[in-house]
Amino acid sequence: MDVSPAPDAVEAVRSLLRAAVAVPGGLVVLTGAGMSAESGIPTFRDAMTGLWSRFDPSDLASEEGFRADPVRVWDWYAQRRDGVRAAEPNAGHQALGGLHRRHPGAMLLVTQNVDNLHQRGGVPGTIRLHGDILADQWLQPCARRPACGPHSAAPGRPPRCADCGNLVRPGVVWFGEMLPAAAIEAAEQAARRCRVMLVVGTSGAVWPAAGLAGRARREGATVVIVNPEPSEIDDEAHHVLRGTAAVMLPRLLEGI
Ligand code: BJW
Repeated sequence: MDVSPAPDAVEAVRSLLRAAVAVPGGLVVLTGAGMSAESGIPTFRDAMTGLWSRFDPSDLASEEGFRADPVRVWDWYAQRRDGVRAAEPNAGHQALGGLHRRHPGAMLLVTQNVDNLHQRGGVPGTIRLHGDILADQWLQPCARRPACGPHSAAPGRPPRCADCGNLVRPGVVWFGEMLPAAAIEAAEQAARRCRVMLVVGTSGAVWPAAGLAGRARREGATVVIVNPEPSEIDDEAHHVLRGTAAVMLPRLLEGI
């Protein structure tokens, strides 16, 4: 395994990427929270610092946690939604957007991120494994017929249906919830078929997304990780480049 951002290591990965984008679906890029860190959005573990440091992630990003203290969880998401709305795609997002424009159909971008920075950075077909933090949904399916609509949510922390009392929650995938079936199936199929999987800015601690790199490797793809720190899936990689997304991706993708 090559753990170095040395020029020859970067050049070796650039050669792999150049060959991968010559083939439809040849490249899969899997991103995590580190992808958006240089846009000012804290990584998931960073987000547990400061005001929220005394809470366990599973108390904030789970249905049990939301039911136990809806105000606390709603406020945490409200603060993060403000951060996402204020953020701009960074040079790493832009580099992926440029690659998509130059090689339409060659790259499939799969993200665990709940922000919209890949789409705004120029990759509209990004597969979102963990949902969309700016979307609202009812906590439980509405049992009424006709069903209560979004208009019946009365403002609050969180908003509550004025007709049936149902709560509004963010449209993300919490711990213990199934990922959107179409999204994880498309990601797994792409991982099986690609020639190169480029994994950027994820700790590799959360499943089933963490299993995609191993899946790609077992099917014969070359796996490249970009991360300034060790991750839990470094052993799946043929190349590990220690660097940040906004620095490494433009360097890797320029001119390809
Ligand atoms: C930089 C950087 C820079 C910094 N540039 N890099 C198998 C084994 C064990 C457990 C399980 C298993 N399968 C399923 C589970 C349970 C669970 C799970 O994985 N638990 C683990 C904690 C062990 N998974 C689930 O529950 C999933 N559902 C599921 O499996 O359904 C089936 C099922 C149901 C019931 C029972 C059993 C199975 C759902 C997972 C949903 C994850 N949701 C969250 C919250 C989304 C909403 C929100 O944002 O609030 O998704 S959790 C959180 O983690 C978020 C992220 O998308 C996800 C991954 O985190 P990510 O992106 O890796 O971020 P970080 O912060 O961890 O790491 C950042 C990285 O960036 C670091 O490495 C830095 O070094 C790096 N970095 N700056 C590049 N500038």
